[in-house]
Parts: sequence; C-alpha cells; structure tokens
Amino acid sequence: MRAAYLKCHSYLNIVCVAVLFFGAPTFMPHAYYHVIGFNASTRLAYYKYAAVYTPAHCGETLPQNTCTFPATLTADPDAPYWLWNTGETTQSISVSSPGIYSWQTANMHDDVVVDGSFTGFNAANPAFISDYVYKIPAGSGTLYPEGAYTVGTNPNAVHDQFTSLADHTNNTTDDRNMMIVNGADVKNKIIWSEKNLVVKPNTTYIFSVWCTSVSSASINNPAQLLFSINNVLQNQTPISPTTTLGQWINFTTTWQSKSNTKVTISIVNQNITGGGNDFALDDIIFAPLCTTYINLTNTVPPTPTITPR
Ligand SMILES: [Ca+2]
Repeated sequence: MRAAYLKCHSYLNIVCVAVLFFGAPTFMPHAYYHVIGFNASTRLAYYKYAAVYTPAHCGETLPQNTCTFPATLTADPDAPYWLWNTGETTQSISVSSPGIYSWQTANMHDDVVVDGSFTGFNAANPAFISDYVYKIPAGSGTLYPEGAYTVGTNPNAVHDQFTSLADHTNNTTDDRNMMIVNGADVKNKIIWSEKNLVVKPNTTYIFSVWCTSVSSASINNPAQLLFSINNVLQNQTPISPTTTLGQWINFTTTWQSKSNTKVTISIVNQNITGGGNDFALDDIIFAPLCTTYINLTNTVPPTPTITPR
C-alpha cells in the first residue's frame, strides 16, 4: 500500500491528512494506525498499531497483529451474546499478551426457533404451544388466576400486581412483545414449546432464553425454570429469573444433536407456589454454537519514510 489515511492523536501539533508513502510497508488489514510523532527536518513519521478493532464474524479465524499491549479484541456487535475463552462476557476484551483467543456465541443465521422474540405473535396461530391458558389482553385482571399467559408489551397492563417493564428485544419497529406468565401451581407444565424443529446432525446447539421476574412478590418467590429437549430435562438445578424487576437474565444450555435431525424444545416451571412466581420470557434461541478465533501476534512494523505532498 503506497498511501494511507492516518488517524492522529489530537494532542499532536501536526496536521494529519492523507499522506503519500514511498516505500512504506504493507499495512495490516483491520487495524488503525496512529501517528505518534513527526520529525520536520527528516520528514519521518513514527506510527504504531493502535488497539486491534475488528468485528469478527461467526466461524472465522482472524490473524491480527499489534505492537503494543494491552490490545482490545472486539467481537461481532450483532451476536446475541459473547463468551470469551478468558471467561469474559463483554463484546470487547483487553488482553496483555499474544496468543489465540476465541469467543463463542449462537449462530443466528441458523436459529431454528420461530419468532423467539414474540415480535410477530399471532394469537390465532401462535408459533409455539403451551400447557398454560392463553388470555387475550383485557386489562389489569387478564392474568388471573395462576397458570395463564399472554403476549404483550407491558406486564402491568395485564395484571395489577405486575410491574411496568420493557421487553428484552428492544426492537425499534414492530411490537416489543414478551411472553408474560402467571406461574402455575402444577409442576412441569409446558410454558413454551416448539416441536419438530429441523436441526443439523452432529452439531452442538445452544438453547438460550432471557427471563425476568415481573412482580414484587416474585422477588422472594421467583419461578424455577428447566429446559427440556426431546422430553429430557437438561438442567438438574432449576434456574430462576432475577429478583430485580425488569433486569433480564440470560439462561443457556448446550445440546449435541448426534444423529437427530429434528428436535422438540420446551421450557417448564418447577415452582408451584402461587404468590409470586410471575415472570416474562423473551428472545428464545436454539442455534448452532459457533466459536470464532483471533490469532493475535506481536510484530513491530518498520518505520516508514514519508514525503509530504
Ligand atoms: Ca420481544
């Protein structure tokens, strides 16, 4: 590359514009270059690789280089979640040494759940089945008694003891729906299930759901949820939504499809106490697990000679 646009640190008292390089080294892709010094008499510019910043896509192996540490590694912002091999769960992480890093997420291109965000919910033809009784939203008494659900945008609008809170999807268009549930007093009733979803054999899938409690009574008595795949309960210990109302918590479990080409997935509740046990579900995903690797090296580039225009 013979020309490059250099980003400048604002504290440098130089004019940084498009600079023509003669004999400059090849620049690494996906990296920002920062001018860190300029000598007017020799017309030499000194630069360095800044923090590596490359949204990576599912399944890729990315060679990346930095000459300074710590470096920042950044995963695809559109992924539903990030789990780094360092144990961190933020989109970007800071690392202090070369090595192979990886982040794991669900490959949403192959998500098999139909309308897991409830955005397109159609009461006349829902994409899922439930043992709970569906109630048409009809004011603050809608979700009486226990064992009922509806789909809507505000729990408080369908139960006077539920709180006002927003869904997890946070989409800017269409309905911001969630599944709002008044927990039943019978164990293992299916809250939500989709049947005979087509899956790839010999593939690791992730089953993910976001959940929150929706009533103050649920702070001391939250739901106790279990994942079921092909009628086999996955987690031995029930998982409970947050005790902070409106704070969405993600639960996941992984499953190896082996020779299976179809799968039935369900969410059931173990809590049979009526007071509390009120919750909402959103953004249910069943998708192949995907790991993206970043091979981070540490090479100091040679200093270029520049000639101003
Ligand atoms: Ca939603």
